Amino acid sequence: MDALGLLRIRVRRGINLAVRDTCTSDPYVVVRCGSQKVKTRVEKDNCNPVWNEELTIYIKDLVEPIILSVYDKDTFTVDDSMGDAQLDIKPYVECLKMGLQGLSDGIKVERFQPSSENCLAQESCIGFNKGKLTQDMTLRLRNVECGEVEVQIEWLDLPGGKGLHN
Ligand SMILES: [Ca+2]
Repeated sequence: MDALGLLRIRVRRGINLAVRDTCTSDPYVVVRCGSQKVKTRVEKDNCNPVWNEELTIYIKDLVEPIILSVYDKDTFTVDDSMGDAQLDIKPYVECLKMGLQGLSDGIKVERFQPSSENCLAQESCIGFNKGKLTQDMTLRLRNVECGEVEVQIEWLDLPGGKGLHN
């Protein structure tokens, strides 16, 4: 296994997602990275769905883009797009490499503001959560009229993996 590690993406919820059926949508989230593709379940008839689902992908290098997309499930036609966003994990990985440990839950290590350079809808924080370094992000979806998705990312070292430190 030549992966650096695993990234766990907790897909929490969607906010004000686009309407693709008559007056609502049946949204699900797909995360792609290289040839990997993982997805959440479909939440029927809900533009503010709560998925609270964990998706896990291998990270082979830090330059491969991680793209999160939302689709409306349709029964008889191709699923409609409801926007996408790029998940930038570089600032989080830089924080991990600092090797911070043993800080109390709730301590914020870094904060990032939304800008034209990222897909953030509001301030995003890296902090400790049950002893693990995590980053909470509210992603503003692109290529769509509206919608945001809340996620949390967490790095998992892989036994026998290359890790981040070499
Ligand atoms: Ca539908």
